[in-house]
Amino acid sequence: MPPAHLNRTDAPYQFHAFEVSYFSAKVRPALRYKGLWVEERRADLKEIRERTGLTFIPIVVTPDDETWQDSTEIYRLLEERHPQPPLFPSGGLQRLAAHLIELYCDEFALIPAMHYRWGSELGEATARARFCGMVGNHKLGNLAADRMVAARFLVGASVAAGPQIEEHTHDLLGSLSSHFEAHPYLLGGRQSFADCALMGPVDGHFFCDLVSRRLLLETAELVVGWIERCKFPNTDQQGEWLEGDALAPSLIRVLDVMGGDAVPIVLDLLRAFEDWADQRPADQSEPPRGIGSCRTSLRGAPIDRAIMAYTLYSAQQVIDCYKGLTTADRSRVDTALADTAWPQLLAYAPRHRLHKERFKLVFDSS
Ligand SMILES: N[C@@H](CCC(=O)N[C@@H](CS)C(=O)NCC(=O)O)C(=O)O
Repeated sequence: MPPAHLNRTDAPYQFHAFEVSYFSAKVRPALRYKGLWVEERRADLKEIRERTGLTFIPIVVTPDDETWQDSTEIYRLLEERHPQPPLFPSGGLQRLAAHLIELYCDEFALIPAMHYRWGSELGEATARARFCGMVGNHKLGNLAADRMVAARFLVGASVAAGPQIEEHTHDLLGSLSSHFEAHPYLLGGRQSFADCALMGPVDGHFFCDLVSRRLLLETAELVVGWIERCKFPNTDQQGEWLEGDALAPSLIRVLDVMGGDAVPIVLDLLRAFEDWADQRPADQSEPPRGIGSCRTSLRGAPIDRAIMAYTLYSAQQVIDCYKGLTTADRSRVDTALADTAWPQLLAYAPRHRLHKERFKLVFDSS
């Protein structure tokens, strides 16, 4: 008989993932935290394409053979099916903060993640070796690595912005280290979807890759401790999120570092996507995945970044959460984040809206 704190199912959840994959590292801790019976399989792109029509990793196949794709959707569906232990805080301020951290991870943290994996000779050589080993074929492993090197530039991890990307990462690791001096998780004594989301870049890339793993081990031991806790979440030994829906002052500092660099870039991308959407043919209901590139900047350094429809979808969910808060909670958010850049994003009013139809993004009809 499994222990009572585990969520029982008649068959395992299948998790199609890779160890080196950013979004797999975002989903894995949520599955473990929920105490589920999970069979983790090496992603089979053919099966993923058959199930979703796409080749995004990871997917989750439920015990009753439903397919879940998109890490954000996977969190939502997991919480719906297995509400205990909770991933989503019930307090409005903590919930909104968790969504902001997820947005930072989905839209911005790809930049340092790709920089450290592919942005130096040692990083690239060791990542290529890992890809070849993973694929089990030298030629195909290198072809996959070539695609990732191209993706590095699409997400904006430009050579010119290398020093600024590293400054950002040092500030992030410094603020996280201060936070973890007093709190085991981002929102206090219990893991939440914010921790899981941050595991995407921090475990999936930084701790996985040689250059950044060394950086973590040499400069951020407390972050390494947090990775360990999120990896092995001992579901029966979790504490509670901070009382009274509070955010620790040290977390506000983390949010300040995240927002200061991410918000200007996300706003530039949103504006560029919406300008394109204003002009699109009237009968075009599905946006292409990307629509060219946009010049933006990080701490003054130029960044060219692909304009993706998904950025609007991500931002829309955060803005919806903010608008859905009670007036009292919204005003607590405004006060808590007043000295950060996040209010600029929360004030953005999208002119277009996207939803998902069978895994694809589609414009709402206006
Ligand atoms: N929005 C998706 C993104 C998934 C994603 O981009 N996964 C990467 C691997 S970490 C991938 O499959 N990339 C292939 C591609 O970009 O075509 C999610 O949150 O799950």
